[in-house]
Amino acid sequence: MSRHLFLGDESIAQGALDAGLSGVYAYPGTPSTEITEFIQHSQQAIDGDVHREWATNEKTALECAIGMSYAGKRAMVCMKHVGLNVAADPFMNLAITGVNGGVVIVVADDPSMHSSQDEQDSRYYGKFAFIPIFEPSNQQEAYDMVYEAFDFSEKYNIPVMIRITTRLAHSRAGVERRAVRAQNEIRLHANPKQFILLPALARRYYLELLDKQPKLDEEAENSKYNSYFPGRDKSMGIIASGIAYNYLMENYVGTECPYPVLKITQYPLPARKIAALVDECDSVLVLEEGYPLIEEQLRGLLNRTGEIKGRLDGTLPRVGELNPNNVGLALGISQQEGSPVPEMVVPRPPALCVACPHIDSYLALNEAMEPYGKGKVFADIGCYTLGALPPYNAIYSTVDMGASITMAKGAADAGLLPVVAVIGDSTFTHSGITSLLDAVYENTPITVMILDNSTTGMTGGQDSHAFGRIESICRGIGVDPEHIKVIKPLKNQHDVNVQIIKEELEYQGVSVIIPTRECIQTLNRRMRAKKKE
Ligand SMILES: Cc1ncc(C[n+]2csc(CCOP(=O)(O)OP(=O)(O)O)c2C)c(N)n1
Ligand code: SF4
Repeated sequence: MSRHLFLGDESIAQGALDAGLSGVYAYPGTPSTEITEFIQHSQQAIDGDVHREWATNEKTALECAIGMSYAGKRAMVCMKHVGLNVAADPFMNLAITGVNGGVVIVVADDPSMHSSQDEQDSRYYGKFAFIPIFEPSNQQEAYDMVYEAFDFSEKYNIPVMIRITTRLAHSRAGVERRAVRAQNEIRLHANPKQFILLPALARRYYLELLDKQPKLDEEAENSKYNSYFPGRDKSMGIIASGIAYNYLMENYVGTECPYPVLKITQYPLPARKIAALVDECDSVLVLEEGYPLIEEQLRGLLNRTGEIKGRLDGTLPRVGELNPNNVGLALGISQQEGSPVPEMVVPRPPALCVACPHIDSYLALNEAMEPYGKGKVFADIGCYTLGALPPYNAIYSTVDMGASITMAKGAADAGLLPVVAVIGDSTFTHSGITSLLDAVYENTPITVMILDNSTTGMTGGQDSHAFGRIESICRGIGVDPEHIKVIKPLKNQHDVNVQIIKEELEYQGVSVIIPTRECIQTLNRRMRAKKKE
């Protein structure tokens, strides 16, 4: 079959398409976005009529995938790690219902928080839900694992998690493709009650899920992805999972690793293989990206051995990404320092683009808020989060998607007035609508600014589900039309905008201000494309 130079994300996308995917459901989030974008542009997907639109959020994405699985077809869901918090409800329950058509849930973790608010490790979610996890160590494995994961999912009637991290998602390597499999036909589950989680049924399905565990354990013990490599120096054995295995190997280019190595890329953990390594070695070094999940299980509650090295004893950093250098140091291999950064290279903090509409919104908001002092503007996640930095210093919170409105409501409930919530258009549809409904229900005095730049700017300009709908959504959920104000965030409108914001701050109920102007980046792209026509 053909060989391609693929990003980790693209390997996953191609693996799924070749495995007979019928639909991908996702909400953008670094470092997972490119999986769905690849499928959206793939001729193979277009010809095969693979469903490939963005979802409103990760929860709706997963629920759509469950529906596609219900109909017997293969579906994949992609998200960044924090997206799984949003999708956690269907995620946990899908493990209980099981699947009909195969379901693969790809979660891209971001250790070191390159573009995220935390570095949570999704393997814990997989373990929590009792589902199998594949954690590729390179792009070829990413392709192969996704390709095989659908069969695995259908064999055991269980969703499969693929866990990747930033470096794998965003680096390239050669990938060998396999034969393209046809999509499943529509076929309902033999048990018409399989997806009904009434307690009497759910109790039965939960036991069935637990019954599957020994079989999943056996699969992991015998998996080609969990391989043992002998080594002559038994003073230390190494367990390396996922991409950490790659970092280990980078320390032994052209030479053999002297220590026995157990590579783990399929979970549940292969207990017998681990026990064999522990028994033959004096100590064990655990290399895993993210939290010390394997290490903690090895140490157990009582930590009797004292011979396990990893993130918990300081051999490796407790937080942040692994890399070939910190892995090398853990192996006792001295590392060369890189040249110091020249003085002329000054760090450049991220900033809003020149002429970004959010700039004019913040300038107007800052002026309107001046009499009320600092600390009363709650914000959300998107390009506009950069309003926290100088020169704007305009916002005081960014916690999770949708939290701006509900945090502002809570603060208003506490008596902190006036308060403002700033939220982007995509974040508003992702999880701001229900937050706004909370405020409408109690007519809480808050001013909500929905920054409508017609796109999901931060993740590269995907369409926003709110396009052309924000006003009607707000009206529909009960915001008084008198207090829905659409403004133009432009320099020449500054005074008018300040005046409107001031008036709404005085109003003792829910008001919504919608600064509307397209993101300068998508506008430029559109103009360039138009010129080419
Ligand atoms: C639960 C979750 N899903 C996805 C993301 C990734 N993400 C951060 S901001 C954002 C959307 C931003 O779009 P919008 O609200 O329209 O603001 P803009 O960037 O356009 O200003 C996304 C998808 C995230 N941080 N959390
Ligand atoms: S990408 Fe768009 S929304 Fe984001 S900072 Fe640039 S102009 Fe503003």
